[in-house]
Amino acid sequence: MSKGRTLHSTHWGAFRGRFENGQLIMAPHTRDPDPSPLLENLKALRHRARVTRPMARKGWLQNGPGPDRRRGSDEFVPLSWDQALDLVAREVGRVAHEHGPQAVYGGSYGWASAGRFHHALSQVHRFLNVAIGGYVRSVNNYSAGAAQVVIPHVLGNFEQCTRKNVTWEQVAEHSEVVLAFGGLALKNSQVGQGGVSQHIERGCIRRAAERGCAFVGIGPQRSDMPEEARARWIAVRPGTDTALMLGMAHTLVAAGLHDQAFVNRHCTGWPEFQAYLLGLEDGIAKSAVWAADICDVPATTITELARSVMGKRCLVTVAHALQRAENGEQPVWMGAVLAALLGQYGLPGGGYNYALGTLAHYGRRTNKVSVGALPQGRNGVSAYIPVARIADMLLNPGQPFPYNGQTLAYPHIRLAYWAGGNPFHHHQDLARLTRAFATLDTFVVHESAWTATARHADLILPCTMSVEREDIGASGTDPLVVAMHRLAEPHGLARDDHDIFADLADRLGQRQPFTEGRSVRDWLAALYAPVIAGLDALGLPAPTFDEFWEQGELTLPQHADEGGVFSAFRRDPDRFPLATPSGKIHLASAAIASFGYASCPGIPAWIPPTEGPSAEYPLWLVANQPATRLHSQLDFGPYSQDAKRHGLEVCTISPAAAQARGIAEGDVVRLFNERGSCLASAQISPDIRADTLRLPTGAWYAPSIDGRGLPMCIHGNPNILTRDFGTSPLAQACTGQLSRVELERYDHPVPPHRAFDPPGP
Ligand SMILES: Nc1nc2c(c(=O)[nH]1)N[C@H]1C(S)=C(S)[C@@H](COP(=O)(O)OP(=O)(O)OC[C@H]3O[C@@H](n4cnc5c(=O)[nH]c(N)nc54)[C@H](O)[C@@H]3O)O[C@H]1N2
Ligand SMILES: Nc1nc2c(c(=O)[nH]1)N[C@H]1C(S)=C(S)[C@@H](COP(=O)(O)OP(=O)(O)OC[C@H]3O[C@@H](n4cnc5c(=O)[nH]c(N)nc54)[C@H](O)[C@@H]3O)O[C@H]1N2
Ligand SMILES: [Mo]
Repeated sequence: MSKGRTLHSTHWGAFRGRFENGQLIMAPHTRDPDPSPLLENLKALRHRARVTRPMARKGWLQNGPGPDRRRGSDEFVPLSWDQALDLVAREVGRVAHEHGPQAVYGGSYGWASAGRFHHALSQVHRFLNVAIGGYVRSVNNYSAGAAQVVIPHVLGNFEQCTRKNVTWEQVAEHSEVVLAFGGLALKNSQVGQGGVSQHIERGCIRRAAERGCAFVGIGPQRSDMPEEARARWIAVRPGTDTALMLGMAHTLVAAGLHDQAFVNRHCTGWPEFQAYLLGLEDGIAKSAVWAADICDVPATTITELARSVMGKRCLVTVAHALQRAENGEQPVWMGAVLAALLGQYGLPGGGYNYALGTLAHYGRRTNKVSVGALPQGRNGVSAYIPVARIADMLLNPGQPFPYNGQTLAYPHIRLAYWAGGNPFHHHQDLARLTRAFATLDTFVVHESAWTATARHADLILPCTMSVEREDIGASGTDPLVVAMHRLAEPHGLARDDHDIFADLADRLGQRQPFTEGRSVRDWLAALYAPVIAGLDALGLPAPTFDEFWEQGELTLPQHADEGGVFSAFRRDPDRFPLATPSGKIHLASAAIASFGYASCPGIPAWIPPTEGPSAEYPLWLVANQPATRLHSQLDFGPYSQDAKRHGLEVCTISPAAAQARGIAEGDVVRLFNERGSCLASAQISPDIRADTLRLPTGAWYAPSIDGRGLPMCIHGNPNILTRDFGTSPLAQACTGQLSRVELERYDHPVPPHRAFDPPGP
């Protein structure tokens, strides 16, 4: 076998692999200076949690489509592929005929797997468009839903502010101070959708620190900064960064230290912002002293920090996490404003790079040539929801709701179709989500494994993992295009999403429009064709598809590091305006003000959350991204499993919080609030605030009931505790990062959870 035929790619890295005697033998790509340990999880590809055959929920088969509270706890009945495809096609056809495609939810949010062709969301969207004329879609994502809406109002194009902004090379060479709100955790930047062949963050941060760049990690956990950064830790109270930034801004403005020339030439809204900052109208100066109480950071620290960065090549970053919370629009905006007062936008290694360090796409140069994407066809349905409003939609059909200055209405959904995502991982308040899914007539899911979402399906169709099919791995900021070879045969009766949809389209009389008569190889060649055209246009040698496929990879040329839009904007803001209403950075926004939202006014403002720690639930729960897997994917894999204790996810608390509750290292604990509870194993660390508890997301939901009769996850899924509440009427985005909780030692035997056991017939 040629060496090229052992290559494959994941969202967390490229590797060479062979599947022999039931074992996946793998080695990271040699070009990767810092490969991700998440690769290990793939070795569990033959785990019992895989879905081996099509199945239907018993109650659905017996009673037919319709709302059903048993969804999620019912038994399943095995089907042949023909039976399953007949049932799915008939039901999709029925709903489309009786209620129209506006009764089908195809948002199907989720990360799926790397690979441009078998990208599950593109496949399901193309299928619904071709077969029934469309579906209700979702807009924005769980990652950055608030930022995606506020940034175009105040700073410009989202991609230009995130992906095409300051590079890691600039940080390594030029930054003198990096103010990292929410940190720059290497656990997060190991992952990038579509694939990443070189993990460069650790090396660049090390180089910067060795050169003398001062990193400041601002957040509830010290561990959000890599050791290589040798960072100073400012342990801000969760959810209060906007106040801290305002306190810094006030320090600078009150002393006349801020860059007024930059503000005058490159910003708009200074009078309104200044009035708020100085308290000219509300009588409250947003000073360091004012901020200190809110943020639990001494006023002297705030003033000293502000003064110490002025005049330096300073980069401000704000992690996605900060905006995945109530009023999450504000820290994104205020970060941009603080950076404007520092006046470093557009200088190498300076300014504001929203979300640098949260994903591997950011901080890199962009490719000059790109791989094609699967065309999704035309969606004839105009209705949509902001993605995190899924449960609101299902529970409130027809109800109006505000979003970004508009009033929309929730459509009445009868059928939801999911491929490539796990709402029982990603959504908040899982007990409420269960009630929401109970309202459907039918829930169809394609999954490779028995996730909680698969268990809530009426019809579950087993699909391949990416290592069981051929594809092309590519992303816009990684130069390596990977010919993803099939390394193993499909598990059980699993089929590729594309083949499943092709057979369903056939039953609905639409095979040809769906497949266009192409084989998978034909599609891969078609997606590769733009690479040949692009390289030709640049006068560079372009391997044919067959050569590329045999070789296994191709390195694309990249654009020079020219500093993105902010560099040109700095030089000449009139000739190179930003993509905002005024072309400038908005310190105030007339558009946002005109919407009249109390929780999202026309200036970046400190607005206390409506739900925070209380006497009963005194701790902030930080439900962040897991270090040991991507979201819920491969939670049964060895790297994820090895980090668990007693089979439970590990939660981190401070020595003070542990002592106050009589909790010792390794104790089983119960986290609880008014919505539910979950079990976890306690880890005690001095590197977390005393009022904060961290439980990462991604343990598969294993439902039970606690002593109060409330829902409980006996495996450690924090989304049983989180609140299902939009950031604000502006973006209506996910607020899963922060919730209030209490915890106690759990002195009972740990009930065995069955999250990885297939449901019985
Ligand atoms: N409390 C709280 N909740 C959060 C967050 C938080 O910070 N706190 N973070 C949020 C964020 S940022 C995100 S992005 C979401 C992530 O939420 P998701 O993207 O939904 O999470 P994944 O576990 O990646 O789910 C992908 C699913 O697709 C399946 N899959 C993989 N490949 C394929 C394929 O080829 N075909 C099919 N049919 N299926 C496939 C996998 O088995 C897996 O079950 O979670 C969000 N939820
Ligand atoms: N290993 C791994 N990497 C991933 C993912 C994964 O699942 N696994 N998911 C990827 C995805 S889809 C995304 S969107 C990104 C997400 O990127 P982020 O959303 O930035 O990642 P998180 O780990 O959720 O949060 C980062 C840190 O923010 C801190 N934090 C929480 N609340 C606050 C606050 O109010 N103020 C401050 N200053 N800090 C706060 C927490 O201590 C937390 O550890 O990560 C990506 N990278
Ligand atoms: Mo995300």
